[in-house]
Order: sequence, then structure tokens, then C-alpha cells
Amino acid sequence: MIAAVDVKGIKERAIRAALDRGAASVRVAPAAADGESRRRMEAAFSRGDFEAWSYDGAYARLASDPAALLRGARSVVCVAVPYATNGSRSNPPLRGRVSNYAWSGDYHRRLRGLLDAVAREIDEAAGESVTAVACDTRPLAERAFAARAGIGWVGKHTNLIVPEHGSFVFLGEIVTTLELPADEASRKSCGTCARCVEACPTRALRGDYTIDANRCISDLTQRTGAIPRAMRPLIGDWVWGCDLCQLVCPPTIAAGSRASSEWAPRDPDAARPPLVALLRLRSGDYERRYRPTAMGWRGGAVLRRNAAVALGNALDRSAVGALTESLALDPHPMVRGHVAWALGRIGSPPALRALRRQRSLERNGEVLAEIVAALEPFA
Ligand code: B12
Ligand code: SF4
Ligand code: SF4
Repeated sequence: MIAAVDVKGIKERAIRAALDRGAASVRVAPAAADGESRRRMEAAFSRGDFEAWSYDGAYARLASDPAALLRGARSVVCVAVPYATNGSRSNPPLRGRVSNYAWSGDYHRRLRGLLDAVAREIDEAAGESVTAVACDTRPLAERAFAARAGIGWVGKHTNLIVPEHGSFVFLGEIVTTLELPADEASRKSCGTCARCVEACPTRALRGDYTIDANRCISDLTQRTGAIPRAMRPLIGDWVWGCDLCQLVCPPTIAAGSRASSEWAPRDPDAARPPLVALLRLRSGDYERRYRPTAMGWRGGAVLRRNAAVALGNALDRSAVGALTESLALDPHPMVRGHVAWALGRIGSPPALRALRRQRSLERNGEVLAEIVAALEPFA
């Protein structure tokens, strides 16, 4: 019976199970609906900060109330798992850049393993099923509950910063109907620091702990539609995600790379993929190489499109041959359109010849519009 359960002992057992499986911090928040988080989310959604996401008032209500995940929820056990490892931070030519969180196998599976193990401990101790788990994909304001549990504080880059561990941490939660002893929220904040705001190349961060996600490179490289032309030059060499605001963040720098080796890049190309090979990615390679990673949920065309943008920013004429081939042959119009943009950016005589030739052959209206726009400065 739940009334007879030793909640202090269960909390200790849950903490031990999570720490044993790689968590750096495990703390408990009360599961009462979080009005502050709901208000902040509603404000963000009505400002239009998340246009690529189907977020609305109903989502804000659900995500701020753990009872929507588990009826009768009383506590949220929040965990933070560090993932910063040493990968190449140098800048080799014609290589793209992948955000640290996607260097190894997909984190969702591993976090899920950890969360399920902790949930099992709690269920076993309670003698019945009293838990539900969440990581990334379920409607729950994970950063808000982690902050409420005192795991850390939400920084101006909007990521949760864990003292001693920085912000390169994944979050996960075990919601339970047990009333476990709650921990205190953190009183820390960023103070006068604004390094992330200054470092963001797209001005996505406002400095008031909010983000215009429509301008965030992480959002732009993960969306399935076209990337607005004005944003493409700002993306630089990122082909998946972006870490710039975290790489300058003092607590994250101080923490260093302290994740276990299971989060290390799966091979030398994982952090710095060769752009021409990515542009030529075919479905077999995509399934084998990218599907099992955090880069695998949007499909191969998105990765080829991102490679095209990074090649346009690299301004390296040696890529014109590969871009010309993709302009004529890539099966996806979105990819061909971004390739046209890249050739226009490079603007060399062979690049312009390829664009002019394809202008008379291309049948897709959107691709044609990209070709015309790419040629416009040279008319
Ligand atoms: C949508 C989404 C994105 C979008 C939007 C990001 C964003 N800032 O919201 C995009 C694609 C841009 C994105 C990018 C990234 N994401 Co993301 N993303 C999510 C997801 C699925 C939902 C977030 C959401 O609801 N956003 C809407 C905003 C309004 O709500 P919120 O950020 O959750 O919460 C805000 C309010 O609660 C409010 N708040 C509430 N109480 C209080 C109190 C105070 C005092 C303050 C100041 C604020 C505050 O502040 C929060 C931050 O703005 C979450 C998983 C989840 N279910 O939570 C992962 C998640 C937030 N992402 C994560 C990661 C790792 C990333 C990237 C680092 C990946 C990368 N390297 O490219 C980047 C970081 C970019 C950035 N600067 O934020 C981690 C963050 C871990 C951490 N340490 O915080 C999460 C939690 C996934 C996970 N389970 O680990 N992401
Ligand atoms: S992830 Fe990159 S683009 Fe997004 S807010 Fe941070 S620095 Fe800006
Ligand atoms: S860089 Fe400074 S302002 Fe930005 S999140 Fe880190 S501590 Fe806060």
C-alpha cells in the first residue's frame, strides 16, 4: 500500500540507480502544475518564437502539468546526464560541424534505458506501477521542472546549466504518483554575463532568457522545409544543431568534457562530416550511418540540404563539380534549390555555367526560383 511506503528510502534508491547509470545530478520536484512555466511558454508561443513547432496554449497547459502524463502525479524525479566529450573543435576545410549532442548513438534510447531502470526501482519498492518516464519527446517542460528540482538554472541561452557540469547535459524525468521528499530550487542565475547572447551569430537570443527559435541554427538545420535565404549565410559550417552559445558559457567551459566515453564521437567523421560525401548521401548510407543517431529523425534530404548550405558558406571552388552534379541529379527539389543557392554564392564561371544550363532544364517551380535568385547578382 502506498501509505506504508518509505518515500525517503525510495528516493535514495532512485538516486543511486540513476547515478550508477551515468546521471550527474538527480533531484526531485513537486509535480504540481507550474504556472510560471505555463505563462512563459504561452508568451513565447504568442510572440511566434516557435513557428516550426505545433506549440500552442493547449501544449503549454499540458507541458507545465505532469498530471497530464500520469494521473495523480505528485513528484518528478529529474535527471541530468552529461554528454560533453572531446571531439575535433578544429576547422578542416570542406568539413561540416555537428553539434556535440549528436556525435554518438541516439541519446533517446540510452536515456530511456536509464529512466526505465530508475522507474523499475521505484515501482518495485512501491509494489505497483506508480511511474511514467519522459525524455525530449513527451509534452513536459523539462528545463522548467529540472530548475524547480534544483538541478540547475535556465541560462540566457535557455539551456539548463548544472553547477559543476555546465549545460552539455541531457534531461530526463520519472514522474510518479508517490510524494517523494522534494528538493529546493536553485537560486542561481546568469547575473550580468551575456556571452551567449553576443556569441549567437543569428541573434536568436534576446538576453532576457528567451529565444526566437525561428532564428536558431539548431532549429533551421532540423526543419524539413526550405531554410530562409537570409538565414543561410549565418549558418556557417553547421550541418546539424549548433553549440556556439554553450561553447562560450563560463560554467560549461569550466566543466570541460566530463561525460563517459560512451558519448564520444562514434568515428572521426561524426563531429566533422566531409561535406561533399554528405551532399552525395544516398539512402543506404543514410540508413546505416545516420538513422541510428540523433541526426536520423528528419531524413537524408535534410542532411543533403544542410551540406549544400555549408558548401555555399565554405566558398570553396573545389566543391563546384559535386554541387553541379547535385543540381542536375538530386531527386529532392529542396536539395536542388539549396544547391543552386550554394553555386550562386561561389559564383565562379563553372558555377554560373551550371546554373544557366539547369535554368533551361529544371521543371520544378521552386527550384527554378532558387536558380533565378542565385543568378540575379550576375545578370
Ligand atoms: C523544441 C526543442 C528545441 C527547439 C527550441 C529550443 C528552445 N529553446 O525551446 C530547438 C530545435 C531550437 C532546440 C534546440 C536545442 N535543443 Co532542444 N528541445 C526542444 C524540446 C523538445 C521542447 C522545448 C520547448 O518546449 N521549448 C519551448 C520553450 C518556451 O520552453 P522550454 O525551453 O522548455 O522552457 C522554458 C520555460 O519553462 C521557461 N522557464 C520556466 N520557468 C522559468 C524560470 C526562470 C527563472 C526562467 C528564466 C525561465 C523559466 O524557461 C525555459 C527556457 O526558455 C525539449 C525537450 C522538452 N520536452 O522539454 C528539447 C531540449 C530543450 N533540447 C535540448 C538540447 C540539448 C538542445 C540543443 C542544445 C541541441 C543542439 N546543440 O543543437 C539546442 C539548444 C538551442 C538553444 N539555445 O535552446 C535539451 C536541453 C538540455 C539542457 N541542458 O537544457 C532538451 C531538454 C532535450 C533533453 N531531454 O535533453 N530544441
Ligand atoms: S544554438 Fe546557435 S543559433 Fe541557436 S541560440 Fe545558440 S548560438 Fe544561437
Ligand atoms: S554564457 Fe553567461 S549569460 Fe549565457 S547562459 Fe552562460 S552564464 Fe548565462
